[in-house]
Amino acid sequence: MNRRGFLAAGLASLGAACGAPQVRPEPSPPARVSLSQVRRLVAERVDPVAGRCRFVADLGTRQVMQPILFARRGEGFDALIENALPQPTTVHFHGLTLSQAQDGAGFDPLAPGERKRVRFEVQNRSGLYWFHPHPHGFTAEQVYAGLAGLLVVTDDEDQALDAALALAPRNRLALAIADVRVANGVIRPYAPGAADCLHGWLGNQALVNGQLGAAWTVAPGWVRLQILNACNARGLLLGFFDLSEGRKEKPIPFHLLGTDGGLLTAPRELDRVFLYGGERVDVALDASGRRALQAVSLEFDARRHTQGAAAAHRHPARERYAPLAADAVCQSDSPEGDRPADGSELALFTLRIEGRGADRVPTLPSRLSALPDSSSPPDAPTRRIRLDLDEHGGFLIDQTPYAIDETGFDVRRGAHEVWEIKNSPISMPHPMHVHGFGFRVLRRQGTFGAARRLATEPGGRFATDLGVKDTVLAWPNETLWLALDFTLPREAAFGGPQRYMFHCHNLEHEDGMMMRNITVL
Ligand SMILES: [Cu+2]
Repeated sequence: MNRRGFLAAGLASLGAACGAPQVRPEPSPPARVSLSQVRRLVAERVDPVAGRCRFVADLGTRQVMQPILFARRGEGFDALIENALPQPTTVHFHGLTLSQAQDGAGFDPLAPGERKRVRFEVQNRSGLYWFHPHPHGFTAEQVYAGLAGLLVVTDDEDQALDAALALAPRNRLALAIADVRVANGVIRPYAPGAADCLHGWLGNQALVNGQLGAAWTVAPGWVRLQILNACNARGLLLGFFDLSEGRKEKPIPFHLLGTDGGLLTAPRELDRVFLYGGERVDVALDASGRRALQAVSLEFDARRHTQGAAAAHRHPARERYAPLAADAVCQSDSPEGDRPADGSELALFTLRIEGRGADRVPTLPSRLSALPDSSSPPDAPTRRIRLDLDEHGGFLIDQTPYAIDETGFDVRRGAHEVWEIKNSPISMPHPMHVHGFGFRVLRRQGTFGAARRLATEPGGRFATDLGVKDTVLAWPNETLWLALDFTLPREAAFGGPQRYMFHCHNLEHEDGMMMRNITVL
């Protein structure tokens, strides 16, 4: 892969809108930030009125606001993580296999003004990973405030694919899609009411790499997009419309190349794909002969069956720290009418296609990676996990609200397990995330109507289930079977018991106690 070209294309300032939420036509000038260059990674607030925040990477010689980090597999990170927020925080590296001390979960948050040295090597496959705060009770507010950064990991397979696609330098983009509440062109502060705590905080506009109305210019030929759903709670059904001669009725076909933990064995042709909070997709689009493409979240039935339930728990530490935004004092619910409901169509970003390119794109490789088929050893024990909706307690895992000093269950290092996760039929979709260990989806059962039509793979699975996952959606009434492998990579030299978290990545559910600790012994 052309590393410089990719970064030049993809290094949008993730938080360009932090503090000054205006539409910007193009990303800020490119800056290369490889993971090993970072000396300090600072979380800071830039706008106390709206509460907007950003990450700053200090490279010693210069500072980069809202960096997109880039790493070769095996590359190291050795930096001070600093909390310049008025609340506790952490930096969780979502998807990476790290020790408890480096994972950045909420066990050991940094108080305001504190710093901590974090060192690790990236052992994971190439793919789009990300980093965000994980202090229990504050995660949703801080991620909404703009604290979500991308980490692109490359390796030989990844570079071979770019070469096979003959990717133009600017045609590879890494994109974080969030949704924000905008009024009069200004991003509103985080101020959830009871309904927001239950269903999740939804915005009315997409904020992509920190930009409202985001647009990029690409060349004709293949375009490769690595896309994160960084929304607090909104599910996306991602599709692309050709705008060349007015918008067509149907979204165009594209190719799914990879998921959370890297490339699939073989590409899958789709015209839409579900992407829930914390999940990533890697897709290729043929931009030849087109002038503009619009990415949208298509309308779908979001399957919320939760009317009348009580508000979720709030973490007691919330009482000790002020909100990030000066005017975030709203306790009552704002009317639903001013923002699209989950599952409504939402415009995401635009790709303008300019310049000269070949008339025909190279054939997509039929084999993308050496990823084995998903399976689990026949003697792997099955662990049953239930996602419940409790009238008083909100959303729970195994009827138990989160407690930071309790372990939900222990697993043995090196063990293989099958997790059977059953979601309640009277609940809503929950994107479930396991820290530290990628997993494979074996099978699904009980998938609802509209979603079921996209479950075209063996075992009732979606195309996205064919890759390595660290976050997987459980629809209401669905049962999933996942294959987990608690073997650590040989290079990951950390011993002793390690605590990780398993939780819903709807961030209001996560802060609302839909989380459990697991200990790897
Ligand atoms: Cu949830």
